[in-house]
Formats: sequence, structure tokens, C-alpha cells
Amino acid sequence: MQVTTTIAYIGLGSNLAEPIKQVQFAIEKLKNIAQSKVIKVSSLYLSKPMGPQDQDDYINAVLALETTLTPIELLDTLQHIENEAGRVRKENRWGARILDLDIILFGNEIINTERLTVPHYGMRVREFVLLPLAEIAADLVIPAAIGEEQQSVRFLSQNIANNAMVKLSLD
Ligand code: A4P
Ligand code: MG
Repeated sequence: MQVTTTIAYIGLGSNLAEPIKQVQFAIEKLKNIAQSKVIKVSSLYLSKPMGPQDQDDYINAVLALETTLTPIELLDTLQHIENEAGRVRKENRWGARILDLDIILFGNEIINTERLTVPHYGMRVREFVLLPLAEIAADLVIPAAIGEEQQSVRFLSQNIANNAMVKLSLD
């Protein structure tokens, strides 16, 4: 059987229960998942909440993962890590969460299934995805459906509205 290696980009977010620690926990977990290797990790960023404003600021980051997992296997793995962090899924959209791990990109694949939308539906308009992604992969061109405009991460990150995001230096 042929094994395909893909570079996937994972978005990490947390605004509960010591968010810096949650994101660092997730990065460590991702370094140890099967059939995969973390190849790049962005800085951590402090961002204002998108959605309801009566919640704490978020910590966000993006990492690049070289993997031979399928997209669904990767999603299952990410959800397992979210559950390990103690995430409880709630009905309120865009509400506070201990840990959110999203597949931002999976190679050049365009996926539209019940469980997966890739590229992630919000990635082109979210500063907290684009800035960390630009830090590790500015030259990437986001796969687009036929007839859709092809855009680079650099272009989108330079044109996104500024919401006073802060890049943390943790040493
Ligand atoms: N799903 C579909 N596509 C994907 C994908 N590409 N990656 C499905 C991961 N999951 C994907 O996810 C719900 C379902 O989406 C999954 O079961 C999977 O099959 P979830 O993690 O349970 O729900 P969610 O993350 O709460 O979804 P929602 O409402 O789409 O949240 P968003 O859009 O991710 O936004 N503000 C700041 N500053 N920083 C943040 O990180 N995050 C959110 C959440 C709100 N405000 C924020 C931030
Ligand atoms: Mg999610």
C-alpha cells in the first residue's frame, strides 16, 4: 500500500484553565502522536476573543505536522487530545474553551464532509490563525476550489484587520 506523507497545519486555541499551559500541553502531545512529526511551531499569541466578549482573551498558535495519518485519523487524534485536556463541548457558539485543535490545512486537499471542512472555514479571516501561520509558512498558497481566487498566507496576513494581537516571548 502506498503511504502518503502530508504537511498539515493545526490551529491551537485556549482561553480557560491557564491557557498558555493548555497550548503547551497540546504541543507536547502532538509531538508524540503516531505516524507524525511536528516540524514547525509558531510563537504563542494573546488575542481578543472573536465572538462573545464576556470571555477571557485567548492564547493561539499554529504548528506544522508532517503526517501519514488520514484527515479523519488526524481529527480523531486532535479530539482525543482535546478530551484529555478536559474539554467539555457546549452549545454556545464561539464560547470559552479549554482547548480547541483545528485542522487549518491538510496539504493541498479540499475536504467538505460532515466531519471536516478543510481549509478551515475561518482561516482566511482570522488574525489569530493567519499571523501565527505566516510566521511558519508565509509562502503557502491556500488551496482553492476551481473558480476561487488563490491567495497566499503572506498576502492574507498582511491585509487582515489588526485586533491588537500580542506575540508572546516565553523564555
Ligand atoms: N470540523 C469541521 N472542520 C474541521 C476542521 N478543519 N478542524 C468539525 C477541526 N474540526 C473540524 O468542532 C466542531 C466540529 O467541527 C468537530 O466535531 C469537527 O467534526 P468543535 O471543536 O467541537 O467546535 P468549535 O471549535 O467550538 O467550533 P466553532 O464554533 O466552529 O468554533 P471556531 O470557529 O473554531 O471558533 N477567539 C480567539 N481570539 N481565538 C480563538 O481561538 N476560537 C473560537 C472558536 C472563538 N473565538 C476565538 C477563538
Ligand atoms: Mg474546533
